[in-house]
Amino acid sequence: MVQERLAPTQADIEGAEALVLYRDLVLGRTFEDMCAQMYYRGKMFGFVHLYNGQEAVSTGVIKQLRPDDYVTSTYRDHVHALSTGVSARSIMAELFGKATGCSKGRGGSMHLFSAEKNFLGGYAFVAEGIPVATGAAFSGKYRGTDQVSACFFGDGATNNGQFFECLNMAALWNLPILYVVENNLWSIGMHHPRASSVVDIYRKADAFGLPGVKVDGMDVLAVRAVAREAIARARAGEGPTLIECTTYRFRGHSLADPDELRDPAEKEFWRKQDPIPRLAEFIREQGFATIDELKAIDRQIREEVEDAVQFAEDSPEPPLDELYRFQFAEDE
Ligand SMILES: Cc1ncc(C[n+]2csc(CCOP(=O)(O)OP(=O)(O)O)c2C)c(N)n1
Repeated sequence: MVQERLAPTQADIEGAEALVLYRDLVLGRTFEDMCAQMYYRGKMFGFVHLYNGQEAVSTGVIKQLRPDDYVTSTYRDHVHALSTGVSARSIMAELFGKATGCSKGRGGSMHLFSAEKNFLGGYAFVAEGIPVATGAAFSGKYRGTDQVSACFFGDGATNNGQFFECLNMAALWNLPILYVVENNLWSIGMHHPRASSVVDIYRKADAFGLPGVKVDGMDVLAVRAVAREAIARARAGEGPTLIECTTYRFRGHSLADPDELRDPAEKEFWRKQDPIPRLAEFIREQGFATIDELKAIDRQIREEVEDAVQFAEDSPEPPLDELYRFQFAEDE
């Protein structure tokens, strides 16, 4: 049942779709670089975890979903939210703690949410999104829809009990869900092989009798190919898939992490696999776009992200007399 898929079987993609993927990758990267600038200027509060380097996973999976499918994330959630179509404006405003933010300024970086886009959240606790996505998959099946859930989490989360309980349930009930592991080799400063008794995460699928696939998570076309198959299976009622995407984060664990633990040679190795130039090269080779056309997309996205910052700056704080609104705690 388990298999390694390190190269796309074939690049069966039209130019227009390849450009959608390129745009999404660049949006994720540009947004995160801007977040770093704004964080160090004191515009954001609390922990902020950036996704640089891992963009091909979010883009490769989410761009294959339907708008009514569900997505859950972790605390590293900005780019998943962007890929589902949550606007850069409403995410940046959320990070600035403004009332126009996608969680009304109450959540911040780790708690993005959009009911409109079926983006069921960033979660601060490791593995916390796994039961939520499993519940969403159950809900779709129970209501008789063919909606699919995609659940993103790190390698560290696969050693957490919720991972085992939920994969067992999803296999047992044949739920329409993709469990997408972003294996970036590190859980803060813990190297994955030191923390997991089974290093190949996709092999953990065998314990539940469900398909497990390992894919090059720095290659958006390879991720896309694997995601398409898993989504088609889920939609056809054939159940869950565990997808291990090998990837790397180009920055520290959070913006508070000086990133001094990881070997510079390791960082350099992964930098060379950057998914954005890889897709750009493919697009040029296929004649889908020229370098100048790709640069024009880069500029448009830069403007979109700058506009998001301006929007966040200009937006009001949540009013003080609404401090307790949108909270579930009962009044005394
Ligand atoms: C239940 C729980 N335990 C511990 C933490 C502290 N913590 C925050 S991030 C993290 C590492 C998780 O690593 P991984 O799942 O690989 O995701 P990555 O950060 O690499 O994306 C830990 C242990 C937490 N947030 N939640």
